[in-house]
Amino acid sequence: MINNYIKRVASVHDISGFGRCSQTVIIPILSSMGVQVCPLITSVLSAHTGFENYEFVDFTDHIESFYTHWKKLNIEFDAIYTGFLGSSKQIAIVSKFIDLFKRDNNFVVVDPVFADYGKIYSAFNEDIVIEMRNLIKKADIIVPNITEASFLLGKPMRTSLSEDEIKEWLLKLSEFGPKISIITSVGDEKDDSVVCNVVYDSIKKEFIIVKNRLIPSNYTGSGDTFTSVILGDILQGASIPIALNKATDFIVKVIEQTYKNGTPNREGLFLEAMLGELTAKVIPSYKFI
Ligand code: PXL
Repeated sequence: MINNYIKRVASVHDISGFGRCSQTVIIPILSSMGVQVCPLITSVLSAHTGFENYEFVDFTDHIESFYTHWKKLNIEFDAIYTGFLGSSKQIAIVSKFIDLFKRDNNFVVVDPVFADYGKIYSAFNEDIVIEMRNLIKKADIIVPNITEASFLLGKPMRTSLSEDEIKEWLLKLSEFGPKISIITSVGDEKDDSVVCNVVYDSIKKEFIIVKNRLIPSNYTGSGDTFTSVILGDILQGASIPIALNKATDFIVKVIEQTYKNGTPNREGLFLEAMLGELTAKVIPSYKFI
């Protein structure tokens, strides 16, 4: 059952009540871009893990029965998008979900959310690295930041890379299997005023780099925002270079606006004012027959 008029995404992430990230970022962004989001909730948090003493309800034991219901309803997805996954058991269950819903005409985006700024998030231990290495084998597109990429590749932590090193890291990531490997927040060895998002398309054998001005801030949910816009653009038919360019332009604009407003980093990006920039310009009324 796939409605041709609108693209549909299974969004496999937690929901955190405070501190814009995961589902509370993904749903408004993709909806604004004209994409239907079906959230498959992995855990429920009072606020994301950057807040002290957050309440955490693990949804692991419900995930399978939730997607079994979807299967019974014959629901199909144009894309499956996974992010923060709270436990090993959960990763195994999500892996089964991918096997069950992957088709020839859809694709899987895995954002291996487990680390940033050189450190693994407090919710995880080192095992997450091995588990994520397995999960990214099932992905068509992966979007680690530079910290996650270095853990996945077993490389010493770096904040910036030369262009040759960027290519080497991307090629190594593509050996896990994804067609498109993206590394975000890569510093430029020659210019510390910029930060880069870089891509390797292993089908076209193309490397792409987009540089933007570095703003000294680290808003939670920036990765979720960036990946959601890339996904929305691809589903709207954009090529990978255009999707990368548009997502980078958008995130820079939002970060600048959020910085101006003085929003604390852990409260996330000031998206509410900026969603209009993403609004789908075409109301789809065509159908593939
Ligand atoms: O944006 C990544 C993310 C998602 N979900 C939870 C998080 C984080 C990052 O801190 O804590 C619960």
